[in-house]
Amino acid sequence: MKVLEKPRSFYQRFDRKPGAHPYTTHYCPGCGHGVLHKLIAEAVDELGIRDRTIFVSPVGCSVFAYYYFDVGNIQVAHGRCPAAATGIKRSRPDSIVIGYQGDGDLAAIGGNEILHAANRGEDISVFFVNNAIYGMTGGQMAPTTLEGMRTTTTPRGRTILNEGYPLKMCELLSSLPAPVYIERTMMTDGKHLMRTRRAVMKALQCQVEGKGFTFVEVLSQCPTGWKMDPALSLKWIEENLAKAFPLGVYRDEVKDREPHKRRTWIPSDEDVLKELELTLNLGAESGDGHARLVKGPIRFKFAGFGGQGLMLLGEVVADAGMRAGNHVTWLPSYGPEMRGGTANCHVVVSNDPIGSPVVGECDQLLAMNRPSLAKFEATVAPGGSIIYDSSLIETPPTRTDVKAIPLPATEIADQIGSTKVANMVMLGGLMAHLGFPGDEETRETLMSRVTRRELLEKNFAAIEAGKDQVQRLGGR
Ligand SMILES: Cc1ncc(C[n+]2csc(CCOP(=O)(O)OP(=O)(O)O)c2C)c(N)n1
Ligand code: SF4
Repeated sequence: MKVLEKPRSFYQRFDRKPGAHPYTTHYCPGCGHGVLHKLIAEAVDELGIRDRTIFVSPVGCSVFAYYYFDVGNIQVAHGRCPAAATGIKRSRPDSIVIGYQGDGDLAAIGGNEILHAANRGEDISVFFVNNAIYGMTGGQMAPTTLEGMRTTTTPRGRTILNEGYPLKMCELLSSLPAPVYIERTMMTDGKHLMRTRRAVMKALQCQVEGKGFTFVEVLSQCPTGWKMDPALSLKWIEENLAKAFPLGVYRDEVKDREPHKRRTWIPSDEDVLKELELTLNLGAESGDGHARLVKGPIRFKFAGFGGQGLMLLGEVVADAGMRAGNHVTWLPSYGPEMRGGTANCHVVVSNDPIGSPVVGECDQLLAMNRPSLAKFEATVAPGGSIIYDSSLIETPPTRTDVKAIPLPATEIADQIGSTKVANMVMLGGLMAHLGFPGDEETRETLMSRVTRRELLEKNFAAIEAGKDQVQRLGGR
């Protein structure tokens, strides 16, 4: 005897929000989503895969599917289901990943995602709810809206000339070689419900066997968006939607395909540590010019106008800090102008992992024009320091609780023969003042970035000149 009961893959109570009925869904009366949910839940039960099923909810009316399915759940950004599902499946190859998407989600904003996931033959099952409209947002035109159909964005009816042809996703995806199984069904009566049930089962079974990408499009009723009563919407599907989107199997190579396993590499903790040691050069001894781990985090701001090389200056400090075995971040911020706008970057160098790359209060400010000093002077922590280009900034900082170091960087750079290397003079000043970054790492960094020998030499000369100046004169 078969007992008809709520599928075990549904929660017994739908505790969505205080005041909401715990045994009903949020869907409108007559909506197709709930029906398809039930068919999917039954198939998950029948295949015994509840413990390893991960359901990816979209943005759309079915966004709350996670309140109903008692499986692993994740809700993703609009249209991004195939990308998220790809990541989940590849990192957890034994899971059964269900993508569930509406026509706006799958065929409009997510059009490229589904195409590429299908083309890669990802081992996921996608259920595509085609109700020819954006239900959740109030009935706008979807890529699958029929010609002549009135929606809130096509009040006089969709025209081919203005909005193009309705997109036929089964036909489109079946032009790709990778998918294993593609079928379009509807749920208008018992016979078609059974067909849809079989299609859902088949898609999931195929994933259990590891055979590749499966896609089931279900023509689904949206009485609210269509402004019809539920009975009429079933009729409308039969008479209109199913004519424009013919039902049937578009691809079935389930029997012919061999189960495949992707090459996956999930790093162990040891692998990760080994990798980090390699790239961060952890454990190297100091004294040889390497591994100058800073004590605490040092927060830098490098500021000036576009074209002064502030970004490069920050990058060199971050890169050299990384070569010494520290954690580092570098965060640029520029105005929209190509030349002459404001430019600054935030750099953090730390012995410990860094929580955020954004520097509010900084320990070291390198300012290369007046507006930058005016803007950032107040953000320097008490006890911190400001190195400023005194060739361009006549008025020194006013703070008395920070060390102010004037450095005529632009003048020195001009003497070396290139105004452009003023940023490196500033770097030299920083190295002399702070003892960081180290000589060796800075040399390595610059050699990896500057290929022209002549320019490289000017950079080194600028650094030495900046150091010399700060060592001789210091600051207050
Ligand atoms: C990035 C982004 N753009 C737009 C929206 C607004 N939005 C929410 S649902 C939706 C369309 C839903 O339609 P469909 O995918 O057909 O699902 P249905 O609601 O009909 O089930 C849109 C455009 C959003 N949430 N996020
Ligand atoms: S608007 Fe349409 S798709 Fe959304 S819940 Fe209502 S009937 Fe279903």
